[in-house]
Amino acid sequence: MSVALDNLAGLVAVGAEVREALAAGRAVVALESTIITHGMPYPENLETAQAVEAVVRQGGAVPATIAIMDGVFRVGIEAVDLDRLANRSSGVVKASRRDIASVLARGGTAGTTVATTMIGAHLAGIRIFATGGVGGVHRGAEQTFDISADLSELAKTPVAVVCAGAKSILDIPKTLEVLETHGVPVIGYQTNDFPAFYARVSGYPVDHRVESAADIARIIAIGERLGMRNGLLVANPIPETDALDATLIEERIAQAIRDADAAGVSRKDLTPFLLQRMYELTEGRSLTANIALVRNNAALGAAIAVALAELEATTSHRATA
Ligand code: PSU
Ligand code: MN
Repeated sequence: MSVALDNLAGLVAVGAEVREALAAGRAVVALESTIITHGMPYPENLETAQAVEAVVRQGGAVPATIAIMDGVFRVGIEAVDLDRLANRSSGVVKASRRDIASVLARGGTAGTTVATTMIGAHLAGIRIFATGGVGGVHRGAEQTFDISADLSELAKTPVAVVCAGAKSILDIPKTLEVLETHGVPVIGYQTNDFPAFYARVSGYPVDHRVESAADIARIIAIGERLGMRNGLLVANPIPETDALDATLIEERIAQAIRDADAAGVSRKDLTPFLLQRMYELTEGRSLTANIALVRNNAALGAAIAVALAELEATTSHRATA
């Protein structure tokens, strides 16, 4: 059960459309905003954010893009907010879990990472969230300890995150190991192989394969009935026609990581740096692929949310814990 928002007046604001949909038991899909502020260049970031909301609507669900705007944690933002985030008007930061209270306290504005978006979604009572890629264990983590807070969030916040796997700027086997340690189910949608973001396969298997959105809805509902409390990672491969050549990608990623090392980029700046560098090194092809897979994930997210709403309309087993 989500926290009563009445206790959070002035701190958390759920948009009217989202609130009404949730109250009526209709399908809602959360969307993140670090992808807008730090994941894509302008204007593609704005176009993608708008397109993704439209895809969710076409799928029969209400989109809830989440961000921190002027000291308010907003679940379901307005078009003007989307513009501000996309233009990165002064002082727009990237907020992961540890940043939330500080950014709210100073009245700041931030794109929310997967971890933070999960927290916002859960506060509002949203259980499905679609994004591009999740953060994970960075290559070289045995030296740097750079492991995204997204992974520990998946361990403790009951939101299902639809992604296209993890891109190989990360160490995919270590990322899967950490997810296993934390008890996070990794569900392959129509795939046995954990997808690698720009590529459909990584060479590493998923824990469980499912064929339909309804199957995923059932897994979520059962996890809730058992009071499991953890999140869930749904891995949805990039559409065949949009996938990039794995060898080309591997070379470019190696180059981007060398460039980050040479430039001394680390910590929270690393993922945005690598994404920008991949864009340059692939002459924009990484961005085209990124946009395609986010849309694909939004469509699946909507289908899962709709299936979950239908399931709950016919049964009455929603967790009350
Ligand atoms: N991967 C992408 N695009 C992104 C991100 C990851 O392909 O925009 C963002 C997400 O918001 C993710 C965050 O939650 O980067 C992870 O950052 P870090 O590794 O610093 O935790
Ligand atoms: Mn990190």
